[in-house]
Amino acid sequence: MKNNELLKKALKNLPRLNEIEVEVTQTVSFSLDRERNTLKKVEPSYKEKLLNKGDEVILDFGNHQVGYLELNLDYRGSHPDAPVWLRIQFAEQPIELFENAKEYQGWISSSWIEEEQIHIDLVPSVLKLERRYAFRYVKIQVIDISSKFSLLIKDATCTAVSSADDTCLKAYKTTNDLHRKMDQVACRTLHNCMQTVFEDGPKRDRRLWLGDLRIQALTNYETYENSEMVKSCLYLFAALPFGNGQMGACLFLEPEPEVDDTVMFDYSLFFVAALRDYYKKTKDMETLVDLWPTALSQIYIAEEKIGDQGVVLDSDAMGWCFVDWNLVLNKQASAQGIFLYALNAAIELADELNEIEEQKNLKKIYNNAKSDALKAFWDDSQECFVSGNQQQISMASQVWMILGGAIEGEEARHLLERMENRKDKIDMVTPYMYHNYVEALISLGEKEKALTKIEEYWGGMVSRGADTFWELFNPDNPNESPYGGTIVNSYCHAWSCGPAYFLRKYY
Ligand code: RAM
Repeated sequence: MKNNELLKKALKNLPRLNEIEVEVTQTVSFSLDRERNTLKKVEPSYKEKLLNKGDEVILDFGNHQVGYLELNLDYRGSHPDAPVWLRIQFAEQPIELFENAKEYQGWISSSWIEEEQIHIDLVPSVLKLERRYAFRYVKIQVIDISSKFSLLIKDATCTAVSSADDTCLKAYKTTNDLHRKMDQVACRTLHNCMQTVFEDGPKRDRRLWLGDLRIQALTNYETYENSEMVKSCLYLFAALPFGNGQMGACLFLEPEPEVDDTVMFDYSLFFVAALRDYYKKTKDMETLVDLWPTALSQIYIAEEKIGDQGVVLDSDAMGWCFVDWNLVLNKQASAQGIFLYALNAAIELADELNEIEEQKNLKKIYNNAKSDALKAFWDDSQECFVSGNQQQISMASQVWMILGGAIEGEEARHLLERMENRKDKIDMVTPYMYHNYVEALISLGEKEKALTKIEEYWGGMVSRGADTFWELFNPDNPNESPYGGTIVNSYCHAWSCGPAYFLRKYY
């Protein structure tokens, strides 16, 4: 069900991409230890290396890039008498160069793995790869070549693309080196995910997701301040709902704008929160008026999921509600918390719009959903919220109940404190869920604790060599992946750009 008027408004303001030529900074090699730590060694320049069968070079582009690779190829020896056969691997993190694409058996398509095999019939020539890649390192391996000549890479460049303009990046002043570094890495993450839309990750899935958009938008307001781009993305979602009016969880822009067939209870509701954040930042009443009906219908569609007990019905379907990339996490209590959170956003917006009757009704829904949440999910003996039939205890349930306002103040602070020490809880595995945890701490006035968490968690990625923040990070499990293999994990994932938002806004 396309709304062409909204779509027109969405497409009108989509940003243009800026291009920057990036050179190789050094030629390197890596070794690996048992803990999956990689050690980098600087090698002589690739421009001096004659490449024969089995040889390889690894080019380092100095920082994470999103763009197009161009290789200027030449030869030494006899006139080329056979094609050159190359394997080209792109890596956001060095660890990807040690993973074997053939061994990956996961459920998400292996076609995301950034690896090509190419035959080059004519040398000298310029090889331009058509695909856009996300990488810092490029490994070029000669699978085969005639023994009568050697290949020489005279030059390698990347045309990097992004709609974020670093000359517009607001300055961030700090005397703390770790904070400066985390901010830089976070801004780079956002920068490289800012393409025609806010992509979730430029390696994978390269598209606009609602849950990711909420966090990207917040960080963008404190950094690149491209509110027009947020606006376009909000209009895109509003223009492309399902038949019943519900938002899809993500959408595609090409060949034609189209919503994906994935729906998530929480992601639909984040439309309301993202619109509230956008309005708070811009005071753009025209957009609010345009998008309010869509936002409001997300609340009423979510309400249909409420069962007899007054709480969101649980489901076994994978991804019915996202919350975190943890396949054993029960989402029921979190879903209720997110419903409350979105209701609060809707109540705020109704206030701005002077929708008095609507606001009254939303408040009524909120109060019922809150008291039913306490009845259904609070466990007195465990002194925390539990979720689902199995009464599962997770960090996510507590965080979302706090963000939804089901529990407040001192009580909520103690709850989080108790949870931290509980070893048997289901913990968080993504910077996305961590972001919400930090937000909960800040909302409770625990600014110092929140800062320590940011330093430990995102700082943990920095100390492991992150140029951009990752989709998944579990300090206790370097092999964390919901996909069945880390080779398809994304290491530049926008939902992890929160440090730039938190540090700039609150510290
Ligand atoms: C991941 C995507 C995106 C997220 C969804 C739910 O696969 O990359 O970041 O929003 O899952």
